[in-house]
Amino acid sequence: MTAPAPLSAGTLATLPAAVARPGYERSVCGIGIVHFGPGAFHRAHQAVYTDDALALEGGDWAISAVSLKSPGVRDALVPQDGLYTLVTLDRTIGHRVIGSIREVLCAPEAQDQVLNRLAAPATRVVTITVTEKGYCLTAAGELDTAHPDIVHDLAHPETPVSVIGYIVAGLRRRRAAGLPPYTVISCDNMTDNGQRLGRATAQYAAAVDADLGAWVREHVAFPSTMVDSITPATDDALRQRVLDATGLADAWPIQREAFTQWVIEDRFCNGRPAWDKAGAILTNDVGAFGRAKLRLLNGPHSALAYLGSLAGMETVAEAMNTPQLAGFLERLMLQDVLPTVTPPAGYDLARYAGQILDRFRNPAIRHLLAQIAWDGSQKLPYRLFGVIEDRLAQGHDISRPALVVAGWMHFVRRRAAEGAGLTDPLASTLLDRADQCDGGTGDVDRFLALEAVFAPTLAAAPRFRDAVKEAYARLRDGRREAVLAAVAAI
Ligand code: CS2
Repeated sequence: MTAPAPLSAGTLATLPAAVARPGYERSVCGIGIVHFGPGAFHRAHQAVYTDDALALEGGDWAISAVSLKSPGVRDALVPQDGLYTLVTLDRTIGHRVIGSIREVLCAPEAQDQVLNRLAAPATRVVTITVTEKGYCLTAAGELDTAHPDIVHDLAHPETPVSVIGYIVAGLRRRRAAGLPPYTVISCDNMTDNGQRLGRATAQYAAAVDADLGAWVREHVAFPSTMVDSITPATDDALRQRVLDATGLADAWPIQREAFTQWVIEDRFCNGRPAWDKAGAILTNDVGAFGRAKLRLLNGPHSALAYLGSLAGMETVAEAMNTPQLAGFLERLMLQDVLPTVTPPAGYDLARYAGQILDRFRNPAIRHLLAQIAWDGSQKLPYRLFGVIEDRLAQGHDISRPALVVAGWMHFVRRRAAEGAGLTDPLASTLLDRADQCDGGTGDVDRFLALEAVFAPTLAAAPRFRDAVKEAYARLRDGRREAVLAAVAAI
């Protein structure tokens, strides 16, 4: 049997008619966007909005995709001329080849190219998906000047390794050349992501050069965003599905649900693609959308990840098919989280919560709980701790959200006990703590002492400490029966 031809510009024309492809002439679209972190989420989301915007309005808005660490994306996509297949999984399955990425670079091996791209007059927007940990912020949301990458970059600002180091090195060159800055857009799941990034970037820039810091504060726009589309990691089943549907071998296709949403604060300093025409919502009220999504979708997602994994389940849909867990999740969303959320204008939050529950039940998607469980130390503060603080301030019971925090602690402890490791930037600290655990509620004190995770005021709140201890005890050995009984009881 001959090997299937690979997806590339040269084989696009052989795609079956049912597979959508770029609706514009790629070769004439110049690069106007540099994107840091071209993982699955970027390719499922912003790159697709940009693909649509290019088809609708054209313009020099193609993407240069930059990985900060590993060469994997470059190695997969360069031979494919930046093309990849997007599969949307719902009642019907969609296949579409995305063309908006025209350059793929691996920063450690192409530093000059990345910096030149940032400094190019045609570059007008920088977008970022590097996950929470990639921003090098403290638990309080400030630039972490003790972070090894930031320490490195402050000592060597012309040869950075962090995303903030790159952004500022690019801005410094532009300012020196008399060019306008680019807009910098965080597309990660953090509350007020633009404000946080703007503050940290200005702080870093000021530490490099005080005048540069002032210029960044005055001239660079950092719109906040809310991004949403459930994007399970790529697996071999997806590669096979794509081969069957397209007849072409794609080294790194992407899968996601059909639902997608992008809300962007309408604040740009150097133009933008027609993302609004492609379905993005441009508004001045992103904070409300962001908080609603983080608290109602991401928080409950993490709840399923820890409690579901402890109960021996593998996927979100499987956890949602377990009545005790699904019931707990619904109560958590409607009774604990929803009252803390101010609805964005025109939003019916109960309906929104119902749609999220439906999306979690989507049987066409195999979304691994293990994927969502990654980086808990970075995700939980944004997703859940705000809910807990608000509920405490309002004098309400917090036993359900506390059960999620206790579930995370049991999860870490179980991974340590099984020698299974942890995907988390604080993995070694967490596993160390877990090794000192004995199953008693003293374990909770050990975790709550982690200042990089629990802000001191929260960690010190007696009602919070007590609720997490009670929940930790309620989960007993953290095994299936105990977890299902615990979630059913509250
Ligand atoms: C998930 C998110 O992996 C996770 O932590 O909660 O990636 C979630 O699927 C997206 O934010 C949905 O937009």
